[in-house]
Amino acid sequence: MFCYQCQEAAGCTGCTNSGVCGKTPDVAAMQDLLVYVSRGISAVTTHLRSLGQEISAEINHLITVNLFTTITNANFDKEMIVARIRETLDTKEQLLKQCPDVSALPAAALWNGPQSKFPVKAALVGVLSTENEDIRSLREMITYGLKGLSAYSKHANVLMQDNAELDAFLQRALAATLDDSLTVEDYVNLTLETGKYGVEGMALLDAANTGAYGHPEMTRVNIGVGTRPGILVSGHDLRDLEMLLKQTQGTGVDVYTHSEMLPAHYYPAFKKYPNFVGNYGNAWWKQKEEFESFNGPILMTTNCIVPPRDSYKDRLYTTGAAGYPGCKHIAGEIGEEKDFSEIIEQAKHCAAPTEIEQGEILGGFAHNQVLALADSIVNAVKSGAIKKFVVMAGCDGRAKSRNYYTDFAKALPKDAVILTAGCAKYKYNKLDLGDIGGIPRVLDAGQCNDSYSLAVIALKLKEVFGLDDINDLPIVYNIAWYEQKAVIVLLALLYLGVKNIHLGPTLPAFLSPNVAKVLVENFGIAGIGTVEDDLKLFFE
Ligand code: SF4
Ligand code: SF3
Repeated sequence: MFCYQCQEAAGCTGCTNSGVCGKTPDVAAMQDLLVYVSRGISAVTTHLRSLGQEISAEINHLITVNLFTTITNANFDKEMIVARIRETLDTKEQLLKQCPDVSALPAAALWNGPQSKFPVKAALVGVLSTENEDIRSLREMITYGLKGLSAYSKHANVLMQDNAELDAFLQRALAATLDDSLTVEDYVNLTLETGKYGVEGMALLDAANTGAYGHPEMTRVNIGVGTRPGILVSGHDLRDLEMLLKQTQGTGVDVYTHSEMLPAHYYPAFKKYPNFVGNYGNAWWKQKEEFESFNGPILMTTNCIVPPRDSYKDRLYTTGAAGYPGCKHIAGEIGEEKDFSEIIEQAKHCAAPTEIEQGEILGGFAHNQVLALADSIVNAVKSGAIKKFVVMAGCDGRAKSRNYYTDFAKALPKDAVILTAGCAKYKYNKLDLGDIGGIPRVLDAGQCNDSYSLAVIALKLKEVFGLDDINDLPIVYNIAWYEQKAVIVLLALLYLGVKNIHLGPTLPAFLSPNVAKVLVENFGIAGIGTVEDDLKLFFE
């Protein structure tokens, strides 16, 4: 196997024996093949669109869920992945029948075979099958961005929001990663175009979430526990949470959020559920201890799954694109009501969660809430009470080097405000960093996709201050990344013209030296240094 799609790639170069994430070589191979057949079917849909044919929403969703399935820590279940390869090949055969001439299509569009041939084929189509390291780097960066975009699209799709233009782009870009006639320059342009659609995808999801559940508002979230048994919901899918909350009413079972589900508490629509108790635990990578002490069932709606201990494996459920072998998967397609009764039944027989902390976390500062506070924020900037905003959005992870972000948050000058989104916030959201004239020094917009809110806020501030360039704002970017959703957020920021983004704790292994050079020279992308040096860099 060879995989270098996340920040924890072994040795900062790539996982070859098995994944640091726990992905085994056979699962990695099937993920490679799933990406390959998704590229293949995308070449066919792109060809059909060029002939004026429409592609159904079902086929668009098939492709986005395929990519979502291959995101780091989403799905470790080989059988589920193999079933998706089969379904994609069968769907593609039907589409090929609609093509008058297939001679111009790439080999991936025409390949088919029985399951017995999957491992052999997978070995030929992985990341290293592109020999030129710069082309490989760009193809993979685009693919990872598209994986993140697919995840965000899927969350909008389950709320019955689609953007056909976005799907057409996603498939055109995915097909382009097969095209040997494209140059480095073509792929650099496609990378930025991916960022453009990243903005659109996050806007689509923002509209879907706020349309369904209202605008996030300033909220104090309980991090202690109640006395009744609970179900812990993790991942990013708000629609799944909504269905679970409805189905648990009157059952005596409470519902808690974990990791990236925390921001659900900020939405008005979820506040009406009396059994929606609070948030339990921290970012994804601490789940082994936290799932153990939670005592009740856990529902993983998306990434990040850590291979579970046997002690709680029978309490771990997956749904949607998530999967883990031996854990029960709750079925349900877009528009269908999922049946969570088995989880609720199990919860009734479990002990209440063991308390691991007490108190509250403050959040809910998505664009609508921040813009409602715009006057006081603008005044604080004008008076000099706030000197700088520091965007520290992104992902958390298990690397010790990520303590940098806790130390950095603590060491920031007291007139700096952190803007955050994603699970990166767990590195500092329980510190008491205080406020500036009533404006909290950590403004949490929500999940990683709510980085969109941070861009909306930046664009609004640019307008208010009458600036021509987003880079003239007193905002610096010190972003932590881990998986592919952070890649689409990064590409979206680049597309919006944001320069000098610092990315850590390490730069992506998938950046070849030449591609890294392009990012450094054109966008000022940089890694992180020591807290001391970086504070000097940002604040002097
Ligand atoms: Fe390694 Fe990350 Fe790939 Fe897992 S997702 S195999 S940790 S590079
Ligand atoms: Fe976290 Fe996995 Fe990326 Fe949505 S839950 S930010 S790492």
